Amino acid sequence: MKSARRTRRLAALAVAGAALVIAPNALANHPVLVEGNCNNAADPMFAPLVAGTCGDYDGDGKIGTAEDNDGDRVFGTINGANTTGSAATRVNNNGTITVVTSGLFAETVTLTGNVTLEAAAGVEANLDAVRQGDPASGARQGQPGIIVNAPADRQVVIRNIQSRNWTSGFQIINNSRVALEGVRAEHNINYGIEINDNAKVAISDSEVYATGRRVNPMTGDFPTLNKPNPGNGIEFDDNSSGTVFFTRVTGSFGAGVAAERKNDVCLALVNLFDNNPNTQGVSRASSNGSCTGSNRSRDDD
Ligand SMILES: [Ca+2]
Ligand SMILES: [Ca+2]
Ligand SMILES: [Ca+2]
Repeated sequence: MKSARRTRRLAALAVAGAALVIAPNALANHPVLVEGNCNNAADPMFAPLVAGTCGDYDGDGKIGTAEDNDGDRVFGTINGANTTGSAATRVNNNGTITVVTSGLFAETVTLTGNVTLEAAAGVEANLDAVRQGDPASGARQGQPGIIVNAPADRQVVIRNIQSRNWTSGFQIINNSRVALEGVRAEHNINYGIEINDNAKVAISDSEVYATGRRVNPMTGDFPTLNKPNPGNGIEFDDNSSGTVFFTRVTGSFGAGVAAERKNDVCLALVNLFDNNPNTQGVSRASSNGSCTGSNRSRDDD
């Protein structure tokens, strides 16, 4: 008798526990996948295609915004996966977004939560302002690609993502804390990676090339006819701080790595070439390949 009561009580507890476990996962903090796309004007990424072709990862014939809104946890755009798709299945700026097949994503993405945005190993996920044949390419080239604007008690991770042809490939603002790993920023006009305000950013195993340099048949080329502002590969502005480790920065119109607060930025195993100059305002270059600590030095100016 006693044992039957205990069994019933345990069963009731198990049901309650299951409800507790399941409920928070219904809307957020779960992993989702993003399909690639065809990456050419003849097969626009926002139109349905034949199932199983052109990055249709789940083989349902839907890509782009059609895939965003079909109710499963596969998406056709990064914004769909993060904020604009079906509310019940998207990440809602809280979870992991993995791009699973290669493609071009002509979209500005803003991350505000505990988000990991990554491409799977071997996948080329290219956030590009320019998509051939798309008239919106011109306006996109006047805005940043990936924006991180998260409060200080969150951490954003961006891994194995390319960002090309924007004003800033990556723009990190306010109190954001970010790890950039294996990212590539190329042919962005003003900054490859722009870090502002009080942000703290660790950059590792990344490549920042050709900042301030772009062929533009509409406005004229950068930097010949249009001046980049300032065309720096990586810049830590305002009160921001960070480390740059095992990273290459080459071919910038302006500085390779610039820092407003010289003691708040540490470089270790960084290859700088053909920037103008290679570093600006950076005093901490590690000789032993290690940077530790993110706090401001007392003797900082
Ligand atoms: Ca699909
Ligand atoms: Ca879907
Ligand atoms: Ca689907």
